[in-house]
Amino acid sequence: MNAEWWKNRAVYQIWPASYKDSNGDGVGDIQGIISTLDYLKELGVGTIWLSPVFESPQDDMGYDVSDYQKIDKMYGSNSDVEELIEECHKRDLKILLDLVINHTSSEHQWFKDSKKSKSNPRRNWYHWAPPAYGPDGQRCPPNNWRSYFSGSAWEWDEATQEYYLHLFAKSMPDLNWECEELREVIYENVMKYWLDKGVDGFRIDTVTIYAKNPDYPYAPVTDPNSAWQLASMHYRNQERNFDFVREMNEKVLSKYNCMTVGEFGPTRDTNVALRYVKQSEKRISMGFQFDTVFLGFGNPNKFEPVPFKLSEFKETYAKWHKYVENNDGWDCEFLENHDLPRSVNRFGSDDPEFWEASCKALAMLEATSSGTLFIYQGQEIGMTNIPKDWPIDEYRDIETLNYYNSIKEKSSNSHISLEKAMEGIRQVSRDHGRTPVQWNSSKHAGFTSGTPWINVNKNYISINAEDQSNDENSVLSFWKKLLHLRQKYLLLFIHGSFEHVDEKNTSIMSYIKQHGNSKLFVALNFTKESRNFDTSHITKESKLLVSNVSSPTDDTLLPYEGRIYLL
Ligand SMILES: [Ca+2]
Repeated sequence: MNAEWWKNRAVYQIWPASYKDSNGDGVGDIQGIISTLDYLKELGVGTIWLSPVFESPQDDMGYDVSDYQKIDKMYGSNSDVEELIEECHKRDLKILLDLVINHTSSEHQWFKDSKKSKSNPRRNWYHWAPPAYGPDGQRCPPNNWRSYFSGSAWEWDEATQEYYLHLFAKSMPDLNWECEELREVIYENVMKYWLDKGVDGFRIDTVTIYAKNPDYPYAPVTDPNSAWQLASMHYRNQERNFDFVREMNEKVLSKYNCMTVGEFGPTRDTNVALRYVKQSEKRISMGFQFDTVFLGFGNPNKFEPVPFKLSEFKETYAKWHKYVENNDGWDCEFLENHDLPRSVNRFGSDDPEFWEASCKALAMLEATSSGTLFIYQGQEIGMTNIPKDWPIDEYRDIETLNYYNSIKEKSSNSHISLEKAMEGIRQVSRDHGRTPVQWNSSKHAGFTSGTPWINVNKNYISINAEDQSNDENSVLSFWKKLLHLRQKYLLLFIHGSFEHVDEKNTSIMSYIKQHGNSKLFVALNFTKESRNFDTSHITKESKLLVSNVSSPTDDTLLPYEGRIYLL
């Protein structure tokens, strides 16, 4: 077994704006995080990851960086982050920052220079190309690539008479990774800068799309109704991308005892993923896959969700854990992040009758998952989606609001169409994961003494960290117990191989984790009814390690009952 620290420590993701506000301006901040480190330590996580905190115009919540060496003032100062690093390390907590290096903000000095003239030394730090011309001689973008934020991926610059590439918003120009000088600056002035300040690694944004086909070929037409086409075949997982990520490892990561988790995006081929996460490939430590957490999202429009079956969940779960068995790769597990609705709403039930049991069952699944476990803020207390009666005015997420407004426009304000849009928003909006963390039962859930930038979920009176800390049967106490067991039996929980039991069962997910001759058996009822389950692996010698009901009975699992046996 390889004993790198990052394999065994659970990671807690903090989305700073909604985590804890220290100065009453209604926005979470670094000092707020520092004030909760003892809470996180007691929970049993070993690493924290901060979503973007660098200086940014906040067009895309910090994923548009204008200065990589400066903390955005809405979160505090550089010295606050230095203090946070020190306070983490005092408690043996590691800390990761978010590294967004596919693009910068158009407000970054690099881009401002690049834009000045064709001969500026930083011109080729970004992708610039001359126009193409249509049949009537009209000027058009260099190709038909579509931006993820709709429209062409190219923006015209009048001053220098060329287009620049932006796969995301036009205020987020893509960096040109072919430029060696730029890569060196990213390694030295961004990555090493923070690693030398004591940061223990990075979550690496969009790690599969740095290399673009330098010929910028046209994409095949898959959407005949649009001039702009999905062009990922020309920029996702290009051979050059593997070169870049290896170089990043060689020149930076390999020189530090750090961890990296890359965002794979829609990379669905495990053989491609392995090229990033096998240790012998010398690239990154692990990567986030999205097959599992995107289940039920509408395609191509995520706001038109579709029902999904437990069998699909079981299949993708197994696929993305088994792919690193019998090789030197490493995987990770998560059910929530800042872009997703709450897991209890999606995979359990927020119905008061089932909320607690289903939160605990999902915690059992997470705690027994191989690889590095990621927990998202509020997940440990079973925070739920935004209440169904909140109107659109309560939502803040740009993606959600754009969608609502587009339906409003298209349907000429039709009540039926807008209600249908709200149905989707109530299920999949990113804001469900962005309401403030519910710390206690005081005003605004103890998140802020001011006015929160997004409202607190009104169920904070019954769901909050303080009350749960004082209740040994709470969801929070259950998570603590599980994370303790995860460390105690780490070879099985974290490093064990995975095998479904009774795979075809459409109500129950049960499986064996194995390491050497030791085995763990887990059974989880994902329904609101009592169900019989396959008990063939349980013997007299088996020991029930943990269960989420008071008195488990033989071969029947109550609604959302879960059990973990040591065989
Ligand atoms: Ca604040």
